Amino acid sequence: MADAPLLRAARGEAVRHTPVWFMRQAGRSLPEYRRVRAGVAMLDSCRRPDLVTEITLQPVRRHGVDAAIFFSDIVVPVAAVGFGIDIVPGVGPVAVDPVRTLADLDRLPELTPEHIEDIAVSVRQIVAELGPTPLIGFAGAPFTLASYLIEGGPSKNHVRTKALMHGDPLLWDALCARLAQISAAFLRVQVGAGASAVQLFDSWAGALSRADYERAVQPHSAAVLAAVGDLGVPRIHFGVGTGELLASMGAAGADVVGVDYRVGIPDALARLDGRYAVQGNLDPALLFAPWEALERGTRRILAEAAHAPGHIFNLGHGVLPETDPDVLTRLVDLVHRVSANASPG
Ligand code: 1CP
Repeated sequence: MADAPLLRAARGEAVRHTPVWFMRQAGRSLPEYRRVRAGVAMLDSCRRPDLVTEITLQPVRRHGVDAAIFFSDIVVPVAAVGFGIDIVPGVGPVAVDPVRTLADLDRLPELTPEHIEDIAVSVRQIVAELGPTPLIGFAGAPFTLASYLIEGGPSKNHVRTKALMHGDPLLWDALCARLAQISAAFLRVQVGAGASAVQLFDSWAGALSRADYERAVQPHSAAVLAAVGDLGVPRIHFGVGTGELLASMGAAGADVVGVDYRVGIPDALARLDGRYAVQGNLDPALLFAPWEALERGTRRILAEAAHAPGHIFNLGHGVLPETDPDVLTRLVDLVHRVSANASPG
């Protein structure tokens, strides 16, 4: 397991082929996912070890990816402590009563392992079935989670979130500190049960200026990453539209920085100054282009990342729901073949 290409690449060691997995590979595009999810609410499905195990394993079986990503959601631990939040089909996370004042934090107690015993059961079951393939655990970063809790749902401009961040720093820091505790505890349970890498999703951090990110957000994300530092698993840190933030996201305590598709790998490597392995970054829309275009884009990323301190191939954001799963399978094979011929390891 320690020799799995994903873990070797994350540590900057030579690999026999470039490891590849896809954000949102579980669920979304797979018909077998839609079948098992039929009639089960999203958050309920995340708390049923039989379903979580099956859904997590589906893309590994089908595509031969180099890692599984735990089937859950960034709001699962927030719901688990009793904060009223649900995932509404076609919408996303919706909070009934959003955070407005310090008193609202009473509804967001600290997360203990007892809140999520089923999560540990799911992880143990998955790891037992995966054999040598690593499982990536994940959590939402404080900013992205705070956005859902403050806006009450998905948001384009994060207006209320930014207003609170600038207008009520005391509440902002208290909320983010609490979310950092919750996400850290969620990650520790997953790693404790056998996950061998973690990814911190700060999907919406790209909405921030670097100055605001470094002042109001990075310390809280750093707290999450530091809280799992003693566990010895690689930490991947990812956000969308974060070209200006890459170095700051690395400096938050990551081993691997996720790069979205808007930034070329050479630019990302320059901005990261050779300090971190990188993950990414094929535009998920290219999966809808003719195969030749997809192959060209893939070969280019592999060539550009050949001298990175480590490279994990991924999309620049999640698999889009309409993606043809067969194209994903073919892409995994392409990444393996091209990188096996190119790499000395
Ligand atoms: O591969 C996987 O699908 C693994 C499981 C997974 C992960 C890693 C899910 C299942 N969600 C996530 C993370 C997640 N959830 C992120 C970070 C990753 C990213 O940027 O895509 C975010 C922002 C969320 C929040 C969320 N949950 C949204 C986005 C809404 C918005 O603000 O635009 C949505 C639509 C969900 C619901 C959800 N989560 C996962 C699934 C399969 C679904 C759809 C379920 C359904 O509607 O039935």
